[in-house]
Amino acid sequence: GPEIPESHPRYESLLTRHRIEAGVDRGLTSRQGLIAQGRGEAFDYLLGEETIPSAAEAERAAAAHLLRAEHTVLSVNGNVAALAPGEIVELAETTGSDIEVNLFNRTDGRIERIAEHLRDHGAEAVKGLTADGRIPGLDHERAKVDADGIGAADVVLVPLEDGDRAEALGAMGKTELVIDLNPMSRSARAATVPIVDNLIRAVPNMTEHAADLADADRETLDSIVESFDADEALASAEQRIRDV
Ligand code: PTJ
Repeated sequence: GPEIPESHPRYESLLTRHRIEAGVDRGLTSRQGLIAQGRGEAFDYLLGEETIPSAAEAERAAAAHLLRAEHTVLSVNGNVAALAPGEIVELAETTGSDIEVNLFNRTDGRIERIAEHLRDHGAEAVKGLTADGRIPGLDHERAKVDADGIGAADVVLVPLEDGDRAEALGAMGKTELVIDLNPMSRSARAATVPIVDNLIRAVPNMTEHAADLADADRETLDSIVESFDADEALASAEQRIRDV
């Protein structure tokens, strides 16, 4: 691993960066993933590298969505696989969600490696290779999903998603939970629940909320979902950045 002293003021951030580099070396993460990571880091720095209160609320609302829906899918791309494979498996188990590898720059080799990596971290079934479903309105490669995975889901968690695809999924009527550090991104704006937080904090936080809500009744989950305001969450994240 990298020789980063734990006392370094930006230890976590440097460790995360190294994980993305290792993901590229292992053929999990795309080279564009490095650029995405750099953009994410800049926003995280401006947000104080912590879960702001409006993001914590979004994480709780997202957990409630995952618990109350019929068919929920966690979408995994090359950055997610490098940064939080075990955490995704845990969230899937806690919420009864499927995991689907779904890539912006799709190659079968990378999908297979990511699926194997997730199985190494405890995933039982990983979808994404069947690709017998399509998201309407996107070009061929970008449109592919599993018909019995994202294709059939009512709620989808899409961390670090491209704007076009986030909008197209929304147009299909799916409830979209988006993790994205940029509150101005089209993905965050297309989301039912925009979670403006670093993936490495957001996923374990969601699992904690889901565990806490495991025995909650339908009314409690409904009221958490209904009291969440996406525009307000985006506005408070943007305000936090401007206040730096
Ligand atoms: O593995 P693939 O082929 O599916 O490709 C994945 C990437 C992420 C490369 C692809 O979807 C892409 O190019 O995404 P974008 O358009 O760069 O958007 C990524 C968004 O995620 C940006 O708004 C970043 O600020 C944000 N982001 C980056 N790292 C993190 C993040 N948000 C939360 N946590 C992070 N660690």
